[in-house]
Amino acid sequence: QSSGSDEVSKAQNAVQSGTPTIFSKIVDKSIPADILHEDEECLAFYDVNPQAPVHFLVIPKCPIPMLSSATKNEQVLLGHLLLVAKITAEKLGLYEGYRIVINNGPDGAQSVYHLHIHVMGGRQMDWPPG
Ligand code: IU
Repeated sequence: QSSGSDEVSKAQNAVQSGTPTIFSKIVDKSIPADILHEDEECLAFYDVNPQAPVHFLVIPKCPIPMLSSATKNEQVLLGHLLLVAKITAEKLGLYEGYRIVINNGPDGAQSVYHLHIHVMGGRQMDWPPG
């Protein structure tokens, strides 16, 4: 597990252009991921740098860069992503709870500009986050 500050410096240097990110390559299967759920609209897969015993991401297949870019047109999709997050958390046995996070933009420490929901569980989470 890398430290939080590594993640923050990665996020501060992240490119925010509208070009496809590595997550588009996970969607089109040109690079592998440990996939937990797939349907027409979204994909859930384990985070490669887990910050908790269970840490997975839920992403839309269409490359919405960040939550700030979402509009009313994405309302149903956003709800779907959250439901997939909770169904996948249940499948993985996170009955004692879990943490859902969306990092948005530089201050939110977003490093990959393809919207994703983090789901972390399997340990007691702290509050406030760093
Ligand atoms: P962030 O919210 O943009 O900071 O999170 C990006 C996450 O994507 C981060 O937790 C990475 O470990 C994770 N990730 C991944 O799972 N697979 C990849 O190929 C890349 C990043 I690049």
